[in-house]
Amino acid sequence: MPTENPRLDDEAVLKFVVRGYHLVHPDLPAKLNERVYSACSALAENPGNGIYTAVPALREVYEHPSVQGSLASLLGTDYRMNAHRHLHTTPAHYLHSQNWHQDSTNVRHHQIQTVLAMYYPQEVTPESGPTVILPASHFRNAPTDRMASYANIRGQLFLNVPAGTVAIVHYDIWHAGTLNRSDNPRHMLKFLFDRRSEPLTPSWNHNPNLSSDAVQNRIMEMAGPPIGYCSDFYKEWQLRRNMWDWLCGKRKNLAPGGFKELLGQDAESEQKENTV
Ligand SMILES: O=C(O)CCC(=O)C(=O)O
Ligand SMILES: [Fe+2]
Repeated sequence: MPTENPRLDDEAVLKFVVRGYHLVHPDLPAKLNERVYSACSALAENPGNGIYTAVPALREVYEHPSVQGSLASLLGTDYRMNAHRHLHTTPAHYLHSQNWHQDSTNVRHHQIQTVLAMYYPQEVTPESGPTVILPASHFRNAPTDRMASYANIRGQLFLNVPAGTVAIVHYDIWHAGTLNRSDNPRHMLKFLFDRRSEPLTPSWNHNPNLSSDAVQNRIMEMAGPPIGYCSDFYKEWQLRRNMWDWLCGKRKNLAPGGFKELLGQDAESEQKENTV
């Protein structure tokens, strides 16, 4: 991986910590998106993980400096592409949306270990099957069968994006494919990228003079579905802060469910109160 790639700044990384997504608009060579779109449309069958070799032009997307710079900022400079890759096609006039879901099995964590990088080789409009995401849902674990009964959620964001957009989202973000009313298939290339090492220092363009208050203001942003304060928020602020501190190299990793560690002091004093 070339080391010269534009890194995210503090603001962009903090936004990712809070909202769980970052949109990249790489200046890809003219016609590249069209080439990828045509190649995907011409496939006789979905090659699964083989999509990267079946459509070699994808290299130009995932090796673009602004894509690499964003991935390095979020995952460390030694990140790697996961073997799982997939072409998601929503055929023309396919009138079914997916259920809200988090990908893979229901074991979540509170760091940035894996991201999805979803590349759209064509413009996506409300008619042509945008992916819908729920910003700030990546800290919230939800059983898939329960999520099947969720429909429109306050704060949901349809990724209506120009051709060539790469949406980098936290692996645990709630999302779904939506119906395609248009006359053309909608293609989306979903690639996974993994962190390989614990952060020791910020891997983005970090301002060492950024004040702790400025960070905390961002951390306490009201983002996502709730419109009022509830106790979840207090936990979530800690999780966000922990994620930020960890990215800065200041904290150890938390195991799945390890947020109890963060809240340990509260739990201890509560217990004491209960035993008096
Ligand atoms: O097609 C999309 O927009 C999303 C697909 C997806 O999330 C999935 O199949 O897991
Ligand atoms: Fe998915």
